[in-house]
Amino acid sequence: MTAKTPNLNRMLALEMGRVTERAAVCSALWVGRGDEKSADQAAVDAMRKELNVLDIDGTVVIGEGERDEAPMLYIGESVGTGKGPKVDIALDPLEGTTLTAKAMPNAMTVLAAAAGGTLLNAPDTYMDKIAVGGGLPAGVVDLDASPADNINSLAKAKGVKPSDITACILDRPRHADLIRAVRETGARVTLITDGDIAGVIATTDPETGIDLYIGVGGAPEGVLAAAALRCIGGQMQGRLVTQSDEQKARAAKMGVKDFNKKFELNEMASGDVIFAATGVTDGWLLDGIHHVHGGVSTHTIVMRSATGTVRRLKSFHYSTDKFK
Ligand code: VTB
Repeated sequence: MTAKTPNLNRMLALEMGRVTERAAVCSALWVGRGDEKSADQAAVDAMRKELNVLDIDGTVVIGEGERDEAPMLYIGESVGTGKGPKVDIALDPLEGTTLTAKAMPNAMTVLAAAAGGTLLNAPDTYMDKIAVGGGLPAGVVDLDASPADNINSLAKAKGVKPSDITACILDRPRHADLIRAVRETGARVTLITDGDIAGVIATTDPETGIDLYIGVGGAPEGVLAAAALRCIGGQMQGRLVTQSDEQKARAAKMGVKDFNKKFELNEMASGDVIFAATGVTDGWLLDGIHHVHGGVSTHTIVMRSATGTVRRLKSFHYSTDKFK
């Protein structure tokens, strides 16, 4: 934790978990129905409603888009009653709208709260990312090193062969060379269709078998993943990928001065931060929503950087009418 900013109230961590729970229960009604838009809207509505009853003076810094394109939870929108601490809110109400629509694994609702002014205000562009879990020497991988150097260095640090390393990469044509280069080292590649926040966090959990996350995904998702790693441990670097003058202008508007800057984890999430996520479909990190005994169960992870506490909450909701 950096000492410059005040610690966020610990109760806020549990409140954040309640917000992601509600969003997950509401969006889960759309699992497998082929309707990404409705699934996302359900999560957005629920998240906004729950955030607005919290005693915080919140500002959305990573949200559904800019004001003119997102009617709700847009960047700059105030959330909360305005009575509590000033917090930056980063959210992805439904990370994996397609995963939800197709009932595929790893869809989750995601929220981070950080001391005001401490999260990178990332534009809605791409970000080149690399991440590994905790307990490894600092700098074991680097965004500017070749895939082969990164795999070899990581294998050495873990005391295994490169062929024992598994990298998680988004399955996109833009990653064809990267995937080839990783496989040439002997390492395995786990391809995901969406959901790279889960991909980054997976590196922190040996049970997932994922050692490394690498490749280009959404910049907002990058900041949310960084917020999680600040709490749970691990290393991550990110560099914005701007593809047009229009994107550069957006980034500049958000305060980005150097478009080639390699952001370290502590620069993407520099202050006290809370991260919460609830599973919508079963995944590496979380179980999804399950129907049990006339109600639903939720599985939520809540973490705080100030204390390094990681809580997993299995909750049962027997009266889901109130979520409607
Ligand atoms: C990733 C992934 C998201 O977008 O960030 C990806 O985590 C990046 O964009 O779930 P492309 O789809 O253009 O590659 C998602 O897949 C969807 O927001």
